[in-house]
Amino acid sequence: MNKIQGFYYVNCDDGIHECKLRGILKRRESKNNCVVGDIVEISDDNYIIGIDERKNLLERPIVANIDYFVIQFAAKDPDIDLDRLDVMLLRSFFYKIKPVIVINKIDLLNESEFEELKTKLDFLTRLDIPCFFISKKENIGIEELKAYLKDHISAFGGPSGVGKSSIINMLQSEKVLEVGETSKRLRKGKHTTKDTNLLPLNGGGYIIDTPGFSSVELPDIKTPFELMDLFPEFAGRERCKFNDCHHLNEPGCKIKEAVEKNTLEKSRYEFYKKVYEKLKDERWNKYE
Ligand SMILES: Nc1nc2c(ncn2[C@@H]2O[C@H](COP(=O)(O)OP(=O)(O)OP(=O)(O)O)[C@@H](O)[C@H]2O)c(=O)[nH]1
Ligand SMILES: [Mg+2]
Ligand SMILES: [Zn+2]
Repeated sequence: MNKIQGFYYVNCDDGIHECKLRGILKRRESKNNCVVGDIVEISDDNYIIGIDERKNLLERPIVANIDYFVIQFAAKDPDIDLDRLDVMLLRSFFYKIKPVIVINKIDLLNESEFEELKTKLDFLTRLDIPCFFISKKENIGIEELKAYLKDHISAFGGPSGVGKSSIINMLQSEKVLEVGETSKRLRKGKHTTKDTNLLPLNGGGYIIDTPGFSSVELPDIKTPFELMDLFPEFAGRERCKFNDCHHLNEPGCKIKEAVEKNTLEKSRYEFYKKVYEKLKDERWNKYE
């Protein structure tokens, strides 16, 4: 199901139906009542009369029932922001959706800059997170990405101007998405995407283009233990001395030991501590 300016476009066996939402569904719970990716039931006169239970619901971009969250950045213009990438990974794990990383515009890097970037992103391999280095401009890496996404439903998300619409245009042939010229000064796309758009992927599956965003929030993590669970690299290690170790300054902490021994990425641990402190100050203290 696709949603454009108050109309809902439902992919049915006999083609796409332009539908409206039945009143009773509209009133149910604010704006999450029917979202892109929903599996819906429609009446003969093209009203959406039912929404199936969702496998998952990602917020910002708001889409349902997806297999992959494609987190896209540009190697340059705008520069990649690793903190933001970490927050998006956290969101992906929080919503239990498999993350896929896409780094576009590698044509803008020289060889040593490219090597440096690959080293910085090495931790993804250890987390079993696929990472595609792409240049839409020079047609590098697109086919590999396409093969990976085939037969799945994937939502693309990332900052404005990283080339989400540009890449999606190469993966589908249904309609041409507007692509923005990034202005050097503002680093903001002029023809920036405003709607969330579900499109068939050439060869099978669906891809969803979404508007770029300028900030990402931490998901609603309620406790330190819930936070730790969102760091897959913390799992399967020797137990810390204390059962309720928060991996901060406790003695006998195996996570800190792992960082010292270089078997756990320091940048990821630093990110963990930063998020911990932030959530503690802004949210957890309030529940006490
Ligand atoms: N050098 C280079 N430029 C690219 C590449 N891919 C896209 N661009 C340019 O990046 C700019 C932004 O592309 P868009 O596809 O509109 O970016 P977007 O992520 O969809 O942006 P929003 O819709 O605002 O979120 C355009 O000027 C593209 O031509 C690439 O591989 N290399
Ligand atoms: Mg776009
Ligand atoms: Zn510990």
